[in-house]
Amino acid sequence: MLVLAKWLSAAVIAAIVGPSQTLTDDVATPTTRGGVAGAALDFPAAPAFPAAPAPASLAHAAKGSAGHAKGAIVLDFDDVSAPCNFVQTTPLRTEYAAAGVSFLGRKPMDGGAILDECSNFSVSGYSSPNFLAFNSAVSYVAGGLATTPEILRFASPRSHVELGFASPFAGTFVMVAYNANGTVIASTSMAMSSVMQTATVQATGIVRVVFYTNSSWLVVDDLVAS
Ligand SMILES: [Ca+2]
Repeated sequence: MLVLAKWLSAAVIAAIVGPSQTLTDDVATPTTRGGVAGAALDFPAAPAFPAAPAPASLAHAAKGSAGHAKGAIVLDFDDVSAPCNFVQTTPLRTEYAAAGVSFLGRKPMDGGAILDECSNFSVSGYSSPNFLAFNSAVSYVAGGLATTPEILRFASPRSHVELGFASPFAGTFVMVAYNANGTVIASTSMAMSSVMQTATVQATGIVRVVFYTNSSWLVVDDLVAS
């Protein structure tokens, strides 16, 4: 966690997901969000990922329960008709704002997109047919990469956020929760698997969650935030 903490230094966190920034500002001003001129606001060079916990400690390996708390945000991404390929779509942004959560990438055009399982990510355990997909080597037609980190902003504070994640490739999945002051209040780090696992962060006052991976492919699905 020391490496993670160093990477996600307070200054970097504030610059990327600071509470003073608005969603519009983040998307509209690339020079303040990791462009060449704004290198100081970018993530530092990718560090070695923290060691993943041993499988025996993966307390959240089972999928979330079906019974959700009143007022919970529950997204399975299966309510839309999604394409098979990133070139046919754009990164997820405010499509679920009415449900209480918006999505951002590190850079204005970066981030995951909802794809149909015909995208052939070779993972299992998601809710069919769609999921939020990432491939760090793929560019969107309009620019930007289908890569993490992915930022989730909640319209009202949450105390429990969980989501399923998987990749056919080895790697580590990291999820970090922040309060309205931009302070890290919970985090989790888990080894990747091709079978969906559930990552959970719990703390009072979660307004922002960032997840990222060093695996080139990532599938995320079944978000619950209560
Ligand atoms: Ca789904």
